[in-house]
Amino acid sequence: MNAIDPNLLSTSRAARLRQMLQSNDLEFIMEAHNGLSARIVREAGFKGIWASGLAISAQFGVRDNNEASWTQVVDNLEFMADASDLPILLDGDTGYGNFNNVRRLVRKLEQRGIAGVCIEDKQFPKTNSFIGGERQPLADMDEFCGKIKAGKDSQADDNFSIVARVEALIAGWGMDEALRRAEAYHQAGADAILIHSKLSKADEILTFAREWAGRCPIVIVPTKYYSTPTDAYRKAGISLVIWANHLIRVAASSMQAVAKDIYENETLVNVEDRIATVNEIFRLQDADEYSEAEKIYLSGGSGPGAAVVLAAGRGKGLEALTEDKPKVMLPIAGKPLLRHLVDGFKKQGINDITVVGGYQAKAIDAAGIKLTVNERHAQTGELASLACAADALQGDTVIAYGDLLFRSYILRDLVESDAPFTVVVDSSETGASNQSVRDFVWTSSADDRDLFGQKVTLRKVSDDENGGEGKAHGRWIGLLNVRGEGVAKLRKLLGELRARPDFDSLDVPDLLNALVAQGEEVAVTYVHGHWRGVNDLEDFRLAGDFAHSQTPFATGAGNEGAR
Ligand code: SPV
Ligand code: MG
Repeated sequence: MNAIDPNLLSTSRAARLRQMLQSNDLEFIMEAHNGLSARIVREAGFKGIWASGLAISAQFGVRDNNEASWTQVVDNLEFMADASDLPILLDGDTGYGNFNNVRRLVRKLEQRGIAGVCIEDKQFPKTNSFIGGERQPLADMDEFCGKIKAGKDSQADDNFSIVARVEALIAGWGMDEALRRAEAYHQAGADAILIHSKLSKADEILTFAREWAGRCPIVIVPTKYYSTPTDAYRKAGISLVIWANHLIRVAASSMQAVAKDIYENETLVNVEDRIATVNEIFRLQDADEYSEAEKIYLSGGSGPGAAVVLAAGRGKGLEALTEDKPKVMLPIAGKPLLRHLVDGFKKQGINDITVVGGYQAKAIDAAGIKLTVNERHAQTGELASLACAADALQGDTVIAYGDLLFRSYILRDLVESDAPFTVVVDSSETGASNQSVRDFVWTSSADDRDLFGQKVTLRKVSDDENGGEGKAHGRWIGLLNVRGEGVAKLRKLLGELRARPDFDSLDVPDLLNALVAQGEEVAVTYVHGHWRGVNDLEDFRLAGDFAHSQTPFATGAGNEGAR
């Protein structure tokens, strides 16, 4: 990310700021005004941050006149310190009051991990030095020395720095007064002197540095004399340069340009490629760390974290509708079939959704999902598609066909199952229904709808209605929950099946039968209707009715779905 010496990072922030002040090299710190800018400063490679009073008040939308309270500033600093591990030097204005306020400020800053504070010899409430600076009254020198002493006496960490800022040049008191005050502040215990100037040339700063002759470190803010070559500061023995307000200024000019463009053109197309992507914002917020933590702390908790949706097919019998899109992108009640499913997962808190596309995968709306593609979809069955999502099978996962609609309780009950493997089986009268799904299921016992919580396990899945012992107990609806130890077992089995020469012809029912053959208990959750698969045109029509019946306050076919 940047060239900061890792050894340096192991020392405290206060120690690092002190080191920067005392080193023989010219050092630089950069303005930041909130957590995001603090992170950006760190990524740019800077070793420290200037928490500018001007910039922090500006990002709050108030003036640099102590309009934001000092506790609001300190709260803001906490975000900055959290977002970046760099030492932060706070622009503490006049110390927000008298010596007593400085004492409390120093203690609070140390508690929040701030490395130092700069206080200026003006009167509270202050005004930015570049606004009528020569008319601003200075603080009484002795009183200001008292503030410095009080601050130094209250710090718990010896390395916490207090920088005394001399305003005499800006206020028009001349070089002698500036030097007299600097000496007094140095004697009072200041760790460095910030000598401020608003001239467009660095002359008075360089003269001050010469006269000062290294009595203690000098800090400068070359906002106005920016054209002076930086090497001049090096040669003058300056310790620290503050680039004081450039991130708030670039933020303002960028926001102005983008807001104006969007307002005037009523479109985003002109700006989209010129601004940070949403993913870049996520990166700056360290969103990935959150996802990783979620895997550790939420697994085994309230439900599965992930879903894999098999969506590679075009849809037999639906060719007329799926020339340019896969079956899962067919619109049902105003939104694609897949979106119903994805919304259903999200409703259960399952946000890590991997969709395996194949036929016309590029037409799949990838918003809020991870899309992976089975390039060989035309030659393979469902298991080859599932294998494409093998990386997603890390924690509790629901595996689903992409062409499913169901009432939300079905998924809720499924993810609440503790079993390593659970399938949802519809026990409604199969023969009487007009569902085309042909995954007939035989279980350890038929659905006894009077017996709540009966323990039932899977024996067999077959597309042949007469393929098992006696009458089938129902149909598998295309939902499988894999949980806990089941995840590793499933991955292992998938690996074994992959080695089989007929792997490309295998579907998820073959996987279920293989689990049963291995002696795994595959739990069965019975439902009685309340779902729809979409396999042909008639299904497609009925799915529309089903989805409409699920919308709020729908009337009519509310019990749709038994098949
Ligand atoms: C600030 O950044 O708020 C400063 C530096 O005090 S300056 O604006 O240059 O006075
Ligand atoms: Mg300031």
